[in-house]
Amino acid sequence: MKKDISIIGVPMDLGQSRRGVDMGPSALRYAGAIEKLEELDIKVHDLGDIPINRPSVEQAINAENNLKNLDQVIEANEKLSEMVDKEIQTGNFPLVFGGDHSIAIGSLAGISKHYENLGVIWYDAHGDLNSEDTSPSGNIHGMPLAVSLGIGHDRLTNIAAYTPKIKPENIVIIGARSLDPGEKGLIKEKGIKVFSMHEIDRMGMPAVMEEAIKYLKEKTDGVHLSLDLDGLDPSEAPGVGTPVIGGLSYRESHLAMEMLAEAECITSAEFVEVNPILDEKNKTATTAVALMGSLFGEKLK
Ligand code: 4U7
Ligand code: MN
Ligand code: MN
Ligand code: MN
Repeated sequence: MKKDISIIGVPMDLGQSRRGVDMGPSALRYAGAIEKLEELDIKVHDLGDIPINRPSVEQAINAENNLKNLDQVIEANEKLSEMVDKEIQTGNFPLVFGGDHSIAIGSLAGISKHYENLGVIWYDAHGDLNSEDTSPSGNIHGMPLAVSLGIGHDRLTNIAAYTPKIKPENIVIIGARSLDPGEKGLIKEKGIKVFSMHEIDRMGMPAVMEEAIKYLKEKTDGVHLSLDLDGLDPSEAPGVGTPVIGGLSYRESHLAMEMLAEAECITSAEFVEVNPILDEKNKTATTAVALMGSLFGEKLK
């Protein structure tokens, strides 16, 4: 029997600089996420949205480090971590709706304590492997994968009071095409597996996913899918804050989700960075919902 899904919305836009991504959870619900999952005979518990506190004017003016809105990002991620943790204890599948990608810090903090060797698929144009020392922007949405590896500001790495959350050898990045110098260095140093657009062009998505699934299945006891909609090409997912040309197509992404469904390896997921203000008629959220359908077995029914 399939697990119940618990949806947690995180209307967070403080991990980056473009307003509107806080409306991501609404856009995903409006695009029919819950109906789509229910069509697949899955019981869905929509737990609503986590409240996000905005910085005061004074806090915003006085902020001078390379970690924008640090207090608020920490506060939200602590809450998210607790909620996700509780849903897993209940036996439900946590499905998190962003919000910007800084919320992966809280998702992974809540999830990973339930696994010895959590695997992570990071479907993204970016590596999200910066720290305050390497980030060109100071935006925390460019840091969650590094933070989860235990790299970065103590207060971020210690969310949920343990660190690290994941091991470098249990990560697969798919769709990368915009990596900062510090991120490239970390990938080399830690031996993180990356299927960049170059590899995807050469091998094709079927071979990439086969290899990614085999790689993770051998050594992990659960796999979290962190899907940043900017992994897709901006022509198909225009509603994102940091678009990068030359991305994955809808067809490739759809196939990737179907292969994950067939492999039955995903144990938690999040869909992030949907910004309806920058979108064309909610196209990006609609695409995300279609991908959720594939991930949760639409083709297999
Ligand atoms: B996302 C960037 F410099 N690397 O750190 C940074 F290019 O969650 C972008 O993947 C980060 O959307 C993008 O600011 C974060 C930049
Ligand atoms: Mn990205
Ligand atoms: Mn990202
Ligand atoms: Mn982005």
